Amino acid sequence: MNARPFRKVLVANRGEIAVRVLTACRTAGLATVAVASEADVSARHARLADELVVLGPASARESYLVAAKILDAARATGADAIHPGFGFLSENAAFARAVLDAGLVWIGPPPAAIEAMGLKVPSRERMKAAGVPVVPGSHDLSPEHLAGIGMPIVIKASAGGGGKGMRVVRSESELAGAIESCRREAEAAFGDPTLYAERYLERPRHIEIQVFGDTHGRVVALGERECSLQRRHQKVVEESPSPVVTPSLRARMSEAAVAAAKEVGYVNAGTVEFLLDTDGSFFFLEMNTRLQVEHPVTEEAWGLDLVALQLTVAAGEPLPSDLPTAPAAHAIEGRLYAEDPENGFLPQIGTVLVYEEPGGPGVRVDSGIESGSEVSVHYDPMLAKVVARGRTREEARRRLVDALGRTVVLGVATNVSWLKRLLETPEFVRGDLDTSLLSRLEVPPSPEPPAEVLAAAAGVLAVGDGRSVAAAHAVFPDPFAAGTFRVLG
Ligand code: MV4
Repeated sequence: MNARPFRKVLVANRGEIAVRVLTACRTAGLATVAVASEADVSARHARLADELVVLGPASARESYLVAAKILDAARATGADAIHPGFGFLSENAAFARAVLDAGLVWIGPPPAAIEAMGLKVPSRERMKAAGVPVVPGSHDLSPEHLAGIGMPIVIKASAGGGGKGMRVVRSESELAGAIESCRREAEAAFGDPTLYAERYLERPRHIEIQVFGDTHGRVVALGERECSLQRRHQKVVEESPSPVVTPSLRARMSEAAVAAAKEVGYVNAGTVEFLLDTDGSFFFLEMNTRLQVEHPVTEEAWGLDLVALQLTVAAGEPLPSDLPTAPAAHAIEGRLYAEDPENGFLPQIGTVLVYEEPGGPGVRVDSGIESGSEVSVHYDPMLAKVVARGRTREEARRRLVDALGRTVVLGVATNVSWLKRLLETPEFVRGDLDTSLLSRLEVPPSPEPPAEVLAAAAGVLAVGDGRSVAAAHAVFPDPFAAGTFRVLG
């Protein structure tokens, strides 16, 4: 590690996470450097920093993913620390090492900890040895070893993670074919054909524990996030606390997560993922060695600023001695994607003609866009995260439903109305969630046209500028056809 005070932070990312981190740096009184591709030179994150370095063409491969360009940008601007955000280079151990070798502060975990958790076969072994419960399984895929696990089993790639290349096997006869195709896919995707097998849990919850380590040997757990609602391994809704995690279960999962982090010498923010089975047993799945997209629900429920804590720890200071030990509120986050739920959730591109964020008590929006932003094929289609906090889960849920109804995105189709309907399903209201729910659940169809689109169309028509009228028509060609307007309060 290279933890010491720093003055100027380069944020090696774009979009909402770059905005989030740059804002935290500014609040901490630090100087800031943004980097941008040529497509992002006038993006929100690029305008937020004291200085901007343009990296290269729009393609992330030629800009945000080029380690040498990021290091050059730090040198040219005199930045003495780098925050990677999430995605891009955030879990690249070689990049973290290069940052440290350049004499800069890396606002992230030690490269050795990133490496230790990167490959799943060795990390599973190491976690098992450290007393962290892992799913019963085997790294030996011979029939004798697999027979000991029992059906169904799941075959996974050691170099995978996040569900890529998984195969569920329900009978002996499918086994050889599944192993063969999984191996081919792992080799092609990661250049590493190593596989392992686990007992397949049919309806687990995905519960992850936020951990934080400092350079003085302290590691703490800051509660769980329930992330069971995913569509094709893309998270849609997250919340903290989980509706099913009791204080005693939280204590046991926290203890396992802290043991996992300590085993690899973890420092800074990280997340330990677990599967929670229907009988209350839980198993280590993988560790994400970065700040996560869904960190705001922990911040809102626990009353913390995790990015500020990252800066503290990277500067070599100890974690505060008065961190909370239990959540003080409930928070739920909905991810707003540029995608069309009526058309197979196809990613959408185009210009966001009108964008309006909801406000109000307990409502927070993390976003990197504004009216006029381009949504392109080059980057993630997530536009914003809308987060609501309440004293109870139900209060947070109602606030989020209301906030989503006041979120206006015109010009590009989004999942905002689908998210709202998802949050109103009896399953979500009851908190009856598992990782396969979204593949079974029928989210009721949208009434045509959605009231919020009508109201927004009426509003922009009333304002009467040409761009807004075009925006209204782009989304709903004839805003008067339905006859009635409902104006949202
Ligand atoms: C599993 C599982 C059931 N049993 N492993 C998918 C993402 C990757 N991190 C691991 N995943 C799973 N591993 C065993 N032994 C079910 C999943 C899974 C899942 C996990 C978390 C969130 C959503 C999911 C959706 C489908 C499957």
